[in-house]
Amino acid sequence: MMRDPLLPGSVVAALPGASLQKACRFLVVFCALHLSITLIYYVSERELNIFQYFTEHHYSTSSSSPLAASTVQSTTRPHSTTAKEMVELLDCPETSPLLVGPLRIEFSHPVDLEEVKKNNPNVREGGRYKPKDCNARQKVALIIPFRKRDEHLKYWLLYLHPMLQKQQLDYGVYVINQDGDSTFNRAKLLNIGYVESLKEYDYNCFVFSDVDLIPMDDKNIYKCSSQPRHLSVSMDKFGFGLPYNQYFGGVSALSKEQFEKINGFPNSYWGWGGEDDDIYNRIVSRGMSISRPDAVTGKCRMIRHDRDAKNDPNPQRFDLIAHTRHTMNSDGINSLSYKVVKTEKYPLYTKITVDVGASPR
Ligand code: UDH
Ligand code: NGS
Repeated sequence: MMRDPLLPGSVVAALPGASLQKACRFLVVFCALHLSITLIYYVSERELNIFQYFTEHHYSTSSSSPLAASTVQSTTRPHSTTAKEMVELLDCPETSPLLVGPLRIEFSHPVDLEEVKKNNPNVREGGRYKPKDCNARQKVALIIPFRKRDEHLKYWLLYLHPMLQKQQLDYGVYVINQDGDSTFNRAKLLNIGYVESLKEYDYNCFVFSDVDLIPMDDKNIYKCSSQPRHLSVSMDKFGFGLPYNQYFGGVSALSKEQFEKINGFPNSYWGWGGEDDDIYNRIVSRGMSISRPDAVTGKCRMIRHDRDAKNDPNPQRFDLIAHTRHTMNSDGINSLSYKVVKTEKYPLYTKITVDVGASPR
């Protein structure tokens, strides 16, 4: 009998030649079958995992391909996924793909708000909007201090709604209307806007905008940064520059944390001037700095107008801004008192009329 070097001697000795061949063939076929079944399982598992990996991880963190993102959003995921999970949205890209850059801004034609509403069909009552195809990165309350500037407000709504949508923000527009004829108090109205908007939605960013300032470039994003942000940095009335380095007037954006850190804005500036310098002092004294877009992106137009009644320059403003560091602890969001007179929901904005009291002078 021949000895097979591959089989144990005892087995070889016990089997005749033909049976041995049969047994070997059977063994080979069995092994091949086992191997192929294992391989099929392995490959199909891998494909499923790769598919899941791409749908769940890759596209959701990718910020540069909005087209890919929206395609994946409409793709049905593996059958184990629940219906609720299927409508879960991915984060909007870091930079919106809808931005176009410079905008044509002019104030020569009258504005029809019905028309503006028609052109912004996705804006919901009260001036609320959020993107349908992705999760906005910030929830932004736009707060406008207001009294008797209806014509300016129309231009603001005309130009800002399309821009804010292109910026893919989850936003709401709040016009804080000072009731009565007492001296105007811009900063107090802004504080009220902060408190009132938070009662309605979980906003985490607050853009405070004068009603007569319109950005000229949609890349000037109306959202918050790691530092308080000044957005109206290049106004036409100042020859497209800053009037002075510390200027923080016009349009600014503060996150909830930044706003709380400075105890909000002062309530004690009645009449024109100084309240924006006080806000600047608050920011710096709490160890923060001002972030700004560049002078081209930050270009904006102001609607020309005369000085308003009951908003004369405040003679106390220089004295007040000299003491911000001391007063800011007790004058701000922690000392704010007012009464809401009425809240009106319009198709393009929420108007909150408030009684702010009167100047002690
Ligand atoms: N505001 C009103 N109504 C008023 C006063 C102010 O809505 O009666 C609001 C409005 O949003 C305005 C903002 O507060 O944009 C700031 O007002 P402001 O008067 O402090 O600043 P503005 O730059 O005017 O609008 C400064 C005086 C302009 C004098 C022009 C003389 N040619
Ligand atoms: C400063 C004011 C600021 C004001 C800025 C621009 O002098 O409140 O001018 O005013 N500060 C003081 O008066 C202390 S503007 O030209 O826009 O009317 O924002």
